[in-house]
Amino acid sequence: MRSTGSFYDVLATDGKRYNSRVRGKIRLEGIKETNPVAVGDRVSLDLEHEIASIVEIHPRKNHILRQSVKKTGHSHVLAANIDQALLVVTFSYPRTSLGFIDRFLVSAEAFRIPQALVFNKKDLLDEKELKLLESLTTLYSGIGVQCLCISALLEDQKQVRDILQDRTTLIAGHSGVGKSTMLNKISPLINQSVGGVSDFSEKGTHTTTFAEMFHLDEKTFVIDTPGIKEWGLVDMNRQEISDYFPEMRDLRLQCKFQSRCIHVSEPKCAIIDAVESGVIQASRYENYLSMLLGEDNRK
Ligand SMILES: Nc1nc2c(ncn2[C@@H]2O[C@H](COP(=O)(O)OP(=O)(O)OP(=O)(O)O)[C@@H](O)[C@H]2O)c(=O)[nH]1
Ligand SMILES: [Mg+2]
Ligand SMILES: [Zn+2]
Repeated sequence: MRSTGSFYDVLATDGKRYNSRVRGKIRLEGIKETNPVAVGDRVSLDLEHEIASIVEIHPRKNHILRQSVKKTGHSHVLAANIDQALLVVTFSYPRTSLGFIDRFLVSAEAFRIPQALVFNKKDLLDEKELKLLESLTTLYSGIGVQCLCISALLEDQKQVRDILQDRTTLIAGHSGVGKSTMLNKISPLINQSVGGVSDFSEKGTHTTTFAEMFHLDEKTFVIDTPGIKEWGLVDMNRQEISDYFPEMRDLRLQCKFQSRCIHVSEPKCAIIDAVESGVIQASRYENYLSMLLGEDNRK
C-alpha cells in the first residue's frame, strides 16, 4: 500500500495492515531499480517474527518506471500492477510543458498502460488560455487519451471518480499541480496533506513525500505519488519511439523505408507529410524529435 523508504505498509488478505521490512535480497529479474518493492506490488509476508517481512514479490502484471535522476542506468518503479495512469497538469503555478506530457504518455504507452490527462486549476486561466486548453484537449482526445478540465479546489470531482471506478490508477504530475487536493475531493477515505506553490518560482513544495495506495471500494484503488520534477525516458531504440505515438503508429508503415524510417529527413516519409498537412500536430512531432535525439530528455 505504501513505502516510506525501508519500511512498507502492506495490506494483507486478513484486512489488516502490516508495517513490513524486506528480508534478504529480493529482486525481480532483469530490472535494475532503485526500489525493490513498489506500490501496487503483491507480496508474500512472513508474520512469524515481531516485524513482518516481505519474503517474495509476486510477478507483476505491469509496471511503469522512469530513469532515475540520481544514478544513471538505474530506474525508479513508480508503481506496479496498474490499470491506468492519470497525469495531472497545469498551465501555471506550476507550469507543465508539453514535452513533459508527451514523455509521460510515451512511457506509459511503452508499458501498454492506458492514460488519462487532467488539466487542473481551470479557475486560474484567462480566456486565451482557455482556448489553448480546448485545443489541447482536442489534440489529446484525438489520439485516444481521455481528458478532463477541472478545478480541484472549487468543484466536486464526480467525473474523476468515474474514471477511477473499478480500476487501479496511478496519479502522477509535477509537485503543486493539485494531485492530493483532487484525491481528497473524491473520497472521505483520503485525507492527504496539501501544500502551497511558491509565488517566486511557481513550483510546488513537495508535500506528498511517498507513494501511497488507497482502497476506495472492492475494486477501486488509487495511488497518490510525490511530485515528479523530470521524466527521463527509459532506453528505447530509435525505430521504436514512433510506435508509442498513436497517431504515428499506423502511418509509419506507409513510409518508403517502413520500419527503418525514423522520420527525420528520409524521402517519402508519411509522418513528415502528415506533419506538413496538419494531420499530426507540430508540437507532438517536435517532442518526438527531441526524444529521438535524446535532447532535453528529462524536463
Ligand atoms: N487555484 C487553484 N488552486 C489549486 C487547485 N487545486 C489545487 N490547488 C492548490 O495547489 C496547491 C498544491 O496542491 P497539492 O494538492 O498539494 O498538490 P500536489 O500535486 O499533491 O503536490 P505534491 O504533493 O507536492 O506533489 C495547494 O495550494 C492547492 O490549494 C485548483 O483547482 N485551483
Ligand atoms: Mg500531494
Ligand atoms: Zn517516416
